[in-house]
Amino acid sequence: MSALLKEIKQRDPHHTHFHQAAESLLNSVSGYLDQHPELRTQGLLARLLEPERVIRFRVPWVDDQGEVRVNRAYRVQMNGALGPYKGGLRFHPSVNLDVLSFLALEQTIKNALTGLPLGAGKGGADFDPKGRSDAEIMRFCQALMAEFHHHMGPDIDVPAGDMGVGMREVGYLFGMYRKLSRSFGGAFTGKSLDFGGSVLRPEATGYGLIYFLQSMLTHQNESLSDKTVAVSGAGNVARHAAAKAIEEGATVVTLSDSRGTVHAPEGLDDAHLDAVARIKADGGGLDRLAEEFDGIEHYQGERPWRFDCQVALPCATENELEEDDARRLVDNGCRWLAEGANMPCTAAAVAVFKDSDMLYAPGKAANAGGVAVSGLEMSQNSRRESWSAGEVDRRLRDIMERIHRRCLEHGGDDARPDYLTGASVAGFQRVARAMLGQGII
Ligand code: NDP
Ligand code: 2IT
Repeated sequence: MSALLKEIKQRDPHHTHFHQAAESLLNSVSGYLDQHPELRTQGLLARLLEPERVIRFRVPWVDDQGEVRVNRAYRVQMNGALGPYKGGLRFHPSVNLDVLSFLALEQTIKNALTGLPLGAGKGGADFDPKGRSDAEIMRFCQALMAEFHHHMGPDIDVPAGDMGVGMREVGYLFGMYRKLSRSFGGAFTGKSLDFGGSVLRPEATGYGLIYFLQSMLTHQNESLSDKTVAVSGAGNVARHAAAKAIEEGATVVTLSDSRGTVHAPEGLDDAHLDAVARIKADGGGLDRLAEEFDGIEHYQGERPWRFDCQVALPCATENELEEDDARRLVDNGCRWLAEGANMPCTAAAVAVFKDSDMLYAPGKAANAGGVAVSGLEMSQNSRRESWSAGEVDRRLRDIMERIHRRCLEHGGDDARPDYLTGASVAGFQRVARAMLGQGII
């Protein structure tokens, strides 16, 4: 283990998610560092792995019964070398500094890979939106913004959505930001089209994932149209990835949520996806999908990885695919895996893929379409323009294809590229150069 990793583990022994992301990054770039020893100077790696700033604050709010509730919120402003801090806000009971730090580190490499002028950050609160009324969600967002508006702005820090934060929440957050800052800047992305949002931002992560997957398949003279695809999750990323895969002719056989998995051997269609959106917005579980439609089975407490597929797209949450799941996928003939979620595969699962014929694409490359379209939303806002769906989609496709090419540059362009090394080196290289050029700060 490198001395730096040892130091990081000793300093924050409970930050196991951050250790996992840091170890993966350091291992992936070690060969490149051997060829570029100048990147080991000026404390570059130690600075890269330490947030520029962390803000932690309380969020007191009043629930519908008149009770005062107190949540804990954070913003990890990780790296500003390439632009304003940029990354989502997550509302989930599991949110803590460890989870947000790993997400902010992944965001640093991902945002660099997009080629856009984006620094990196991540934030959120241990607030559980499940079962909360619309009025409670609004009051919580406003209470969070009462503190956080001091720390953000179009040239400082530009948040967006993540788990538990979609267009509705971004609207409430942005509204309060606008009121308190008295300015209508592009200080959030993922806004409604009614007040400065970009068309296709909700779809961008899922669509971008499929565009990246198509680049992987094309590289091997394969096509998505005859593939069976297992998707996990039932949220923003999962549903749009499934929709685009179906549009491209693939058979999508699973979705999942925190309670279980639905399996549709003949494939899901748009009507199923519309029903999933409705059920999840209602606070329901996927068991309701199986009740509403024939040909769909619900498996309580199960993950999608036991079902036959050639392509796996984990789009739910971190570490949702473990070593046993990885072995089962490989044994069942799965050959491509692209991460829609951030770090959904454990380190042991990734090691299984490495030893197999599977092509594995990490989230920092494969799910970069969301933040890329956020970057396009920032451009549209600062130019006071709004681009058509065709224009945004074309740019998204171009960005995902460019990210794929950059992965091949550094991960090998033979029949079996190492996408993890390719993505890590390409992103690291860009942010490292910017940091070195700006001196020791
Ligand atoms: P959503 O909140 O829209 O959906 C999350 C989904 O994951 C829900 O279906 C949820 O189920 C499920 N889930 C949560 N925890 C678990 C668990 N322990 N086991 C199984 N399923 C679980 O979030 P997003 O779709 O926006 O985000 C999904 C992932 O994609 C996250 O890792 C996020 O960081 C990443 N991502 C998101 C981007 C975006 O633009 N939104 C961009 C890039 C990455 P339930 O409904 O039961 O809670
Ligand atoms: O993980 C991610 O890339 C996101 N949640 C999107 C961040 C953004 O700023 O659009």
